[in-house]
Amino acid sequence: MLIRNRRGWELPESAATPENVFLNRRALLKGMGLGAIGLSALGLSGQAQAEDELIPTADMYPAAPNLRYRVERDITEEDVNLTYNNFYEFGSHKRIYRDAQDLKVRPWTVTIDGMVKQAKTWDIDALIRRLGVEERVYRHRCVEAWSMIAPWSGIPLQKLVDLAEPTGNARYVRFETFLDKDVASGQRQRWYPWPYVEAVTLAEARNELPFLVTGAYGKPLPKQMGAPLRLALPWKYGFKSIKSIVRITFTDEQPTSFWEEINAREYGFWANVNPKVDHPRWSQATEEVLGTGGKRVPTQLFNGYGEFVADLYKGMEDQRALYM
Ligand SMILES: Nc1nc2c(c(=O)[nH]1)N[C@H]1C(S)=C(S)[C@@H](COP(=O)(O)O)O[C@H]1N2
Ligand SMILES: [Mo]
Repeated sequence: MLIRNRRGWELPESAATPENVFLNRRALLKGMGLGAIGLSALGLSGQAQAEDELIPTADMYPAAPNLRYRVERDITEEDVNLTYNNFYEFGSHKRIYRDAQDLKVRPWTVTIDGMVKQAKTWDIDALIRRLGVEERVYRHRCVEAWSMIAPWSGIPLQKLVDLAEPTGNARYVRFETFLDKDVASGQRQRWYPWPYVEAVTLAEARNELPFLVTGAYGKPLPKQMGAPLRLALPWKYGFKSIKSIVRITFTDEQPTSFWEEINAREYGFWANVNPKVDHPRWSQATEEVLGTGGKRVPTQLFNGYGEFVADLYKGMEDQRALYM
């Protein structure tokens, strides 16, 4: 794998992207009434958030990069990433970034419970400080066949598993998003099975890749990206990367995830990326790379992370269910 050393978001934006993309983005922002003001001025970036809602761990960013996790393609421009999101709590479309600003992310607690030595509710900043953060650049592949590359800051999930000390019978780790329909208009739509739930096996959770994200682009995590704590599982379809987590539960029963509950035929438990296993309604062979003016690239098995995760699925490789 060819790896470039420079980090795209550190370059002037005109250098980091082809000129046409740069111009397209400007046109897009202008169309949205943002012009050249920039998202931070509007309070939409993690930086501005840190200023108006006190984030006691804001001093931990930018975190030291962990160079084991890099990507050979350019990082998706921050403004593109901040204005194209999936977060159904705030609407079933991509432009939820304004509405998501209503989410209060401090104070915030995360409960770790279930089959663990001792259940505990953590203040988010005490947890972040205790476990420490590093920066990793990861690919993200949405099941809808678009992708992006983000410089996340956060905590390897392994570290949280060690902290939790699961008991011998624990087999799965279940994650749950906040529930507050006064703030999240999407949660007033009662045909969805709120709260959003996701899960991985304990073996997957102990792999080195799962990352509990607390920051992006060298700053505390913006709300639309799932502040103050979201998961990144870069070899799985994006819906597994659950946002704004309030509870992490160790269990011996396989949890049913949000999308599985809605449509198990289209969205399964495993959801490992595989270009050869199509979604029932569209091909997964290629993906549109956000911020590149509609450019498509071939999708890779396990989203290119096979060297890290293929061992987890030894003997199951032929099962279609692994890729749905
Ligand atoms: N709680 C919650 N988490 C969520 C979602 C959601 O709607 N609600 N959408 C998922 C999907 S489908 C994707 S592709 C990613 C999008 O992350 P991004 O907006 O940071 O790109 O978040 C995932 N996590
Ligand atoms: Mo997604």
